[in-house]
Amino acid sequence: MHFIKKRGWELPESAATPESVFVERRRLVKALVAGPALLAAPALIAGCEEEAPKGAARAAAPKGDPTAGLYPVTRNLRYRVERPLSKESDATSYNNFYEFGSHKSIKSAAQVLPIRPWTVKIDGMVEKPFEIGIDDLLKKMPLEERIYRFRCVEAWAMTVPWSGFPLKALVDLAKPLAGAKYLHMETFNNPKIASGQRQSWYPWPYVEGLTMAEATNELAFIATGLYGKPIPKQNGAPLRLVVPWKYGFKNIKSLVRLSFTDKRPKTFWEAIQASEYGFWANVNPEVPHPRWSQASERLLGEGRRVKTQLYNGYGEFVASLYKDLENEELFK
Ligand SMILES: Nc1nc2c(c(=O)[nH]1)N[C@H]1C(S)=C(S)[C@@H](COP(=O)(O)O)O[C@H]1N2
Ligand SMILES: [Mo]
Repeated sequence: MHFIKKRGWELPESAATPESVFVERRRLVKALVAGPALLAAPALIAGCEEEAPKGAARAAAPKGDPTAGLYPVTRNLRYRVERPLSKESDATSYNNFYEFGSHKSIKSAAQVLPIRPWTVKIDGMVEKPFEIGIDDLLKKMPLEERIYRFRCVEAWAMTVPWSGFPLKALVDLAKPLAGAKYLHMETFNNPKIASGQRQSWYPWPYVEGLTMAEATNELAFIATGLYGKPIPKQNGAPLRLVVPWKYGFKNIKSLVRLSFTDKRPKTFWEAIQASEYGFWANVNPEVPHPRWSQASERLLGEGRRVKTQLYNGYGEFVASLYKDLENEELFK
């Protein structure tokens, strides 16, 4: 992903959006009204807030999204992160979404993606294949909010509140057969609207995969919302995978198909550059990318660098998944 574009950290911090200036100023104004205690407080510590931010403090939900009324949903406080939340304007304006280009300014380009109607196909090794519309799916799934760390392989990172449901709930709905070993996931393929998909040297559609043990791990999440609203198109509307212990490229966006299989999927980035990007892609600060260190990460919108953690800080939840896999390349 780097031989064809500028790396994330080479972008100047001045690339931050004007909204971030606005949000900062608004925080200052609120602090002045509330008194000195708030002024002294640093940005919110993610996970320590008891509820989702109130409507007035949030930007308006996109017009015409039939699920706008579903959010915000209750935050699950089991998943806590001891660093400030990224600003919404940073998380929604600095994106990777190669279907719409190999740059980071995906926000406007992605608005052409039609997200209704949107159907997800469930097939492969399941009791009975089926298709389900996104709005019917949302009615069946237990929605909650989770704050997770997110770490791109390019060494930038963010901390964001996703809304959605555990991937396990969708696996249970799909009823995979006992022989299923992997979950294969696929993004839409529509070169008419997605300019990146007219570039034929990429192996479209974008595909990703997880083992069944990973897919049913409690951390694996399907995001349908972000910052208490429907998830923006540039972040992978109307549903995208979130696996916070793995590098960002595993977090496949705008899913249209989930297939259960007994064969390990060849993923999009593995097909492009297998020497740099593999199936497992677990975060490990001690295993450098062939072309750069993974020891630290730049926090989006802050410029500050912090140390990267093994499994992105989620070892207590996922390390046991890998204990018998020493012969695998778990960290690329
Ligand atoms: N379909 C699809 N999913 C994708 C990508 C992509 O190009 N296409 N990029 C991946 C990469 S490299 C990253 S870092 C994250 C970025 O997610 P964000 O833009 O919501 O931060 O999406 C991942 N999912
Ligand atoms: Mo990434």
